[in-house]
Amino acid sequence: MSLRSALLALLSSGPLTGYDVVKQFSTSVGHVWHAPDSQIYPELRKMHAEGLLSSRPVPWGSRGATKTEYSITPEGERALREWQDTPLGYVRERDPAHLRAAYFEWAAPGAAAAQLRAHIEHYREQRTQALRQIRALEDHTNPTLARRLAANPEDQWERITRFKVFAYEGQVGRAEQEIAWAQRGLRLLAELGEPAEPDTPDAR
Ligand code: VNL
Repeated sequence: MSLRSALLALLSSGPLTGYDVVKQFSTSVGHVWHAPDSQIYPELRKMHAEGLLSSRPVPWGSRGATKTEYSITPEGERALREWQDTPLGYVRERDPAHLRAAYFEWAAPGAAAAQLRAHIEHYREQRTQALRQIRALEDHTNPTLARRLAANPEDQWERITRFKVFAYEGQVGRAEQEIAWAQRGLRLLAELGEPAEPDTPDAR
């Protein structure tokens, strides 16, 4: 299961408390495998129960309280390697934006153009985020990567970093492709004489 692989990958950078897993997830592997916090905590507990993670209580605050810190076990590292060794199962196409576009003849006046502009907006943001991650990886300022590098010999730093940059370069390319597609869609709507603005009640 992919959330599990993402969590093993994150914890291969070093031990983290549950809270820090959630925090670092969203600023690292979560950019390529989104998961809500509410899925992360129970998955960590399951992985611990199955021996993929070990845990120890670490002091928290000044009142003798503790929180749980998780570490990847040798079995967890084995699972990470096994995952890399398993062929990916490709899922068949299921794209809500393309499904929607295929039936734009049912859209209210202006709604199709509004949808395409929202699509462009979304992928511009996605592209910006991916470029930001690439910069934070290349200059080693991303905290997860910085810890990972510190735990690995320097002759491995380049490959560890470049694989992550490679993943985000794929996101940049995909975002640009989606933007270009939606722009072609806007031109198509214009060619077909569709209104570019939604037909709001008080716009008459
Ligand atoms: C890591 C750091 C991964 C930053 C990332 O995305 C990232 C990591 C996959 O070291 O695990 O953006």
